Amino acid sequence: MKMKPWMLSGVVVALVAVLAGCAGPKVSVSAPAGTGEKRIAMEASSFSFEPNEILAHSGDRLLLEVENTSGMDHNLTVLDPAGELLLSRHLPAGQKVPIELNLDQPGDYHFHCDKPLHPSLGMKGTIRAQ
Ligand SMILES: [Cu+2]
Repeated sequence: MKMKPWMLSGVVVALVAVLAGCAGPKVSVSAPAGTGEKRIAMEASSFSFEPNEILAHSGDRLLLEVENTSGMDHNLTVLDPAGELLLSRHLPAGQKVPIELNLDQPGDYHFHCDKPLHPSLGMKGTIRAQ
């Protein structure tokens, strides 16, 4: 029996599902104390964000300087603590994108890349505002 393209894509999905079990290690940074804009350098690659845990404070204004060091387009989508969409920005391959983010409420702001399967491959993280 010859392999049809749709069969191959089924194999790829199965492989990805296996790989999804191996999420990368946690890389954590803390936003500096005090007021004013807080710059945090972040790297987006295939398939992780580094850091993937940011410890911050309620009321912080963050400037995430996200550099996509991969040869593939990615995205940064951030949800507020209620799970509502806060922002979504395109991260073109090889470029650095400054992203302003106001942490108006305390809680966990989960973020991920919105490309299919990228979050399960490791492109996700959390900004914790205390
Ligand atoms: Cu991605």
